[in-house]
Amino acid sequence: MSAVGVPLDAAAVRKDFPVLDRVIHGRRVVYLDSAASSQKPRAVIEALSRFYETSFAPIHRSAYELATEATEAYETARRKVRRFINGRRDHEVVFTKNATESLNLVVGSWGRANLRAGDAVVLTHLEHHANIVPWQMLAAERGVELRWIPLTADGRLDLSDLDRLLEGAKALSFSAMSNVLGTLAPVRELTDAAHAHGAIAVVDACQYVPHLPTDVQAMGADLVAFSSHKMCGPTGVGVLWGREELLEAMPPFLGGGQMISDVRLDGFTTAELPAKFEAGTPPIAEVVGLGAAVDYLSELGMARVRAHEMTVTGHALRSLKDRYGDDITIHGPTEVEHRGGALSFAFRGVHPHDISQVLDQHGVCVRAGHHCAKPLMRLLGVGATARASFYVYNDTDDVDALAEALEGTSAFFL
Ligand code: 7TS
Repeated sequence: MSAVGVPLDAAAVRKDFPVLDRVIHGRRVVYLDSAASSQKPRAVIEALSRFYETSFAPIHRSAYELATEATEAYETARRKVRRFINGRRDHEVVFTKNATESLNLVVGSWGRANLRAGDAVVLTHLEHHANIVPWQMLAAERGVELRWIPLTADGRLDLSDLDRLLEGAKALSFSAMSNVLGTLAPVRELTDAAHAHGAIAVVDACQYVPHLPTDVQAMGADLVAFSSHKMCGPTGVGVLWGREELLEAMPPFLGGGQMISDVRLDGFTTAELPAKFEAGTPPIAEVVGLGAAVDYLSELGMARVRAHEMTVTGHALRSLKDRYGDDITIHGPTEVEHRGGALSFAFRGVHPHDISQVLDQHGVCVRAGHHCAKPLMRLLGVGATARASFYVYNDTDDVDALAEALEGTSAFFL
């Protein structure tokens, strides 16, 4: 177990990630795109190949030894995920394809069963398209009203009108941390407010679970969505955690094998949780890999991960401003207590795509674009931003490499 109080040693952590040994354009890779997808530690890569080499078989269906072993490995990963987020029961953890599918499940199952014309759902101006478009699709079909929590000037949620927005609403769905601004939402305040108005609280925790200690019960959430690939795990796996009573009451989302208990010509009956929501052959090895990622992060200690990212993010906020002053605009909250390590910025009028391209020549990987948050881009008055995002393998040297490489950006384009 990790010793609490001992800071994370990012240089040691980096050695666990083979891809970070790469040299690109003659420079060591400085990977600052973990908000899009994190790199994978050797422990996860090896868990995947070990599973394929020793234990792979289709799960849940067969009585032979290999299938039993594979099923156990898959279900063990479910238990690990449940413990990692402090869920109450293993079957409250549903595996999907990604967070996008988890949110579509929420809307397609809970939304379809519960929302009628004239009902309202509350979202925020910070949302990723994955927590906007599925609701818009249902809203257009059913005549559901979507309401939006606005932002303050520094990119935090403006809750001054929250009670009015929640009046008569059936659901509040919000991201616990913005993938663009890094803004941390006051999760418990929001879930309590939703419940006070008789609405359910859905949390998009895609950017939260990988970076902060997560306790879904303490959050007071009803449904929580996140992705494996942003938390050191493989692609192809998402998670939807839900309160048992709620998941029990929700109809299935996708139909097919595994999710039924019986099928006749005139209809079907559904399987118990969590199979009800896991139609078809799941990403078996990838789920096992997610279990290894959870072990890896637990070993680092999520409180230490958060403390480390606050240090790195704080250094970035200070050093970029000190060096570039008014030439750089960093969007979003200015204090690390209110934000995570996703840092969007504008620099000397250089187009974000050009910034990203020049930084790449220095081995620095940042993302440029709308980050699947076009309504937020409109609010910021930009079409795109450059975004650096930090994780366990980044340190202040990486921030300094970013700052140095930015100098090259302006030399190139001005
Ligand atoms: N919600 C948030 C807050 C996200 O940041 C993302 C992905 C999603 C939902 C969707 O997750 P997925 O695993 O289904 O793709 N965010 C990003 C990003 O910032 N850049 O690329 C993907």
